[in-house]
Amino acid sequence: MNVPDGDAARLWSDVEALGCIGAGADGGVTRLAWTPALREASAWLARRCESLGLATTLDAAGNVVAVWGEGEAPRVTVGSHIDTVRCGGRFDGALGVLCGLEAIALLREDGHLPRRPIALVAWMDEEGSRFATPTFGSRAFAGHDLAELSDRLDADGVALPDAMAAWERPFDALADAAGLERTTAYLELHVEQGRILERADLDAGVVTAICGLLGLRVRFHGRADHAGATPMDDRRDALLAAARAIVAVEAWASAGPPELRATVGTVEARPGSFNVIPGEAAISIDVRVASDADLARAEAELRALAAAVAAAGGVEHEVAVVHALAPVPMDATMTDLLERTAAAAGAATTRLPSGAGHDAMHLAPHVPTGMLFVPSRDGISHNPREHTDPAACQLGARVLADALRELSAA
Ligand code: HGY
Ligand code: MN
Ligand code: MN
Repeated sequence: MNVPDGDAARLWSDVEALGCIGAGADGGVTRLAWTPALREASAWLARRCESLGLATTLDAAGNVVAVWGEGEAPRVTVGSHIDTVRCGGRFDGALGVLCGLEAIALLREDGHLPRRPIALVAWMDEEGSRFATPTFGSRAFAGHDLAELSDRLDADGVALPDAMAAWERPFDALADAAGLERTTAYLELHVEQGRILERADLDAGVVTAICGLLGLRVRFHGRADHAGATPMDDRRDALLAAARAIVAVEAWASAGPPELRATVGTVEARPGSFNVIPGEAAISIDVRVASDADLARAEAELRALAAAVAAAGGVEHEVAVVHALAPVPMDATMTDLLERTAAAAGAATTRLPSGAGHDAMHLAPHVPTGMLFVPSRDGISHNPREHTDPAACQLGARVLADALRELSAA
């Protein structure tokens, strides 16, 4: 039995209201971890959840957790994230949280009485855009030891524990956010952030697996010198080595299998003066792979690539692994459930892997986990032009509602 269509205007009003929080003159949305903009968004979400009668808290890792139903039975959990990249869109993460909220509203209107509690979660810092700590909140929830992150600094030199303290969340209390033992299943709706659904004119996608992620930071150490007095054949230019590495990384990934993707998203150069040959430079490398073997191979091949570029440029270098997350398959029963409820709602679907990382990757190894994609217009994401049509958003919420109904009735 499907929930009624519901009032798409309510969900869309939420998308627009949340999208205003952290909106900048650049047209994008910026809600970085532990910032006032994200705190405002978390408070807005808490008020919306409380208006539905959900018991809402901010846990020790900054996750917003809203629970429908009493008792200690393990919860059916649905969620995503409301933090964003810098100058991001209004749908990445946020739509998953708001569709979860709409799904709960639809079930309550339909008179559903869950036999086990349903929890809606907005995970803290999925993007990792401020401290290079992606999926921070869901990792804490999954019981990961995050102590190594205590020395992370943002671009302004603010330490992660100090940023957390501004939210009254002591870094040392992160373990209190562990919650797997009270979780029986997890669902996450997310915008596809690619072009597969739109090009195939499909309403939704059922995710089969989430790609593996490898994050590297490569630093090159050359010699700062006078830009005018130093001959071209007598330089140790760290930024030139970094530039050569960027070109080499692109060629390496382009020559690999289609699901291999590599991106240099940040470049640093010091001292950063017009007339000084850069003595120091650093690049980040974001790598996506389909298998564990590919993850190990990518690290080995990129280490060799960095060494060759450094040697050719006469500079020293070092490679640090910022994060390495293995690919994660989704649970077959959850994939079947989403496919079945989508079909019942009249949605045309396909199964597809996720090239993007998601919080679901930390729940999936422990509890049955499923993900549902809705189409992204032109496949655009991490960009102010990110968009998903209202009807597609509402259809996604209805599919979530029917899946939550079934999972919370058992
Ligand atoms: O980078 C990702 O895959 C996700 O958007 N955090
Ligand atoms: Mn994202
Ligand atoms: Mn996301």
